[in-house]
Amino acid sequence: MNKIMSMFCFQCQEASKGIGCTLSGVCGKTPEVANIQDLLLFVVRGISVYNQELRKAGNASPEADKFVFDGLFMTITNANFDKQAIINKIKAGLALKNELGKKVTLPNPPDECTWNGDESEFETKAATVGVLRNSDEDIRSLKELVHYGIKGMAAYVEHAWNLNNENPEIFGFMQHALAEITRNDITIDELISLTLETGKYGVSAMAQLDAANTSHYGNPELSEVNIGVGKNPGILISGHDLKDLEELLQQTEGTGVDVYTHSEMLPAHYYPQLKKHKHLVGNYGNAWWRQKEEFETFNGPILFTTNCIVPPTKNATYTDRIYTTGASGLEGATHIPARVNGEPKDFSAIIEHAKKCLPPTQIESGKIVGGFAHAQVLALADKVVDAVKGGAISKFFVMAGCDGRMKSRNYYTEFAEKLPKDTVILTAGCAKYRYNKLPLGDINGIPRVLDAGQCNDSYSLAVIALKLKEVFGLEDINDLPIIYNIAWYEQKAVIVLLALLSLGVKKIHLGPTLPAFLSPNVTKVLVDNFGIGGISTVDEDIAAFLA
Ligand code: SF4
Ligand code: SF3
Repeated sequence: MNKIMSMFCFQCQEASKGIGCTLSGVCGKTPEVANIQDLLLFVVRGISVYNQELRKAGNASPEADKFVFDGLFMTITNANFDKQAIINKIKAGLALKNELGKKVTLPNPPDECTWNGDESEFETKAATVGVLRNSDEDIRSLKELVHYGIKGMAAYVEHAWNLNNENPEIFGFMQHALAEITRNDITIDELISLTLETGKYGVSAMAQLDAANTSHYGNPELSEVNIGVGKNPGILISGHDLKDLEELLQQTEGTGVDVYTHSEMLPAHYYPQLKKHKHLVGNYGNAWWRQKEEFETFNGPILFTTNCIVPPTKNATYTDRIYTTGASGLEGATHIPARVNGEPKDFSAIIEHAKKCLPPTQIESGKIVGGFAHAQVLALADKVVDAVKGGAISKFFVMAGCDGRMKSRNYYTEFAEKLPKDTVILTAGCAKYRYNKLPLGDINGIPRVLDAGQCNDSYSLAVIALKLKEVFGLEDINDLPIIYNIAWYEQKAVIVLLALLSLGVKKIHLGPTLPAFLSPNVTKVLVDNFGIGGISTVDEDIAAFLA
């Protein structure tokens, strides 16, 4: 590693200068946390190598399966800034790796398996096991593309696991992929096929989470969500984990404390079994990156179930109101421990805290509409098909993905505003906050922005596209009047992208910038084989898309 660099990370869209963060993360990650996360990933890969050997013998460790998705999730952008929590995870991982290693003999074990240092060696080792351990930029690029796809998958697998839904085949693939990227002799061709396979399993992971969510909470349905506030003190819940929300709702019932969703938790309001709770009052605020102002005015405690956390500044008044749980973590915040033996998490501390707080200050009023996951859209299929056949809808624009703080993301607001009135936006993920409060109207009663849900619900958009292909009797999904103009930020968007590629979707536009981790040669492979492109100006893009 270059000596003047104290860290190197390029996993998200906000990577410094479009190259990588080297002194500290734009996200707020310190070099210490960045490097210790690299070491955690190193341990996760070592465990994967051993567990895959055990799996071949029909003896995979469930503890290792869980450790792998958990460890990966902790390293997703904006999920965990708590150095000590990551160190503790590494220690637990090394102990687990030792246990597994006793049962396996490898002819040529990778460094990931042989190193078993104690805590005094963590820092020096961490500095050698990050992204730059691979000197060839194309190998590095593809290995990280797979790594990030697997990280995104890990998040979805963990949410499904929390709802008692697990798929050993997906665990097996994830660990196979992680074991493959420990290989120094892996070729570009092998990595390209591993990338495509990652996308295929990404579809399975999203389908699995969709099944877990809908079997527990019912199918998302057309819903109006209040964006104003009530009179009681509240808890604001952020992130993606519906099980945490469910338990919080049960434990706040009748306490006089209301619950509000923030950012990616908004789609919880679309599920019948969650929206039935009257004290789930509404959605407060916008996408994750606006939390600094919104948490000040919320007045009550905030629970992070996953990413995206923005570390509060020194002057913030809400730092002591932050709670984390699951894979998320922040130094100085209170961490709510995991479930033990299937018993619910204990949210009593955050509930007691809320009771002492003022109700939220209103920052907006009105309602937003959503709930257009596959079942709801397919229930409207006749209406949609008629609107397309009759010419009332000329095109659909899939604008799923992430939001972020870069100014260039105003593109997506302007894009939504300038789209012709006979077009419909299909969205999922926090990207929607760029246009979900605009008065874009409807087409014969079909809203012009159809929100399917969280980023993982991009799966719904694929199901809808496949259904439309069938209804219109088309051979190829790319013959549909659907344009893909996707915004990305963190690694869940990477698995969504790879999943769409594996379903055969071509000509996806990715913005606001292409990933820093794609080398020029790897970008060329994606352009040549899948027609992937970036974005230009709103006017140029709209003209090109409608041509
Ligand atoms: Fe930089 Fe993104 Fe990595 Fe944070 S996650 S250090 S912003 S590249
Ligand atoms: Fe958003 Fe963090 Fe990606 Fe889940 S909440 S889409 S950025």
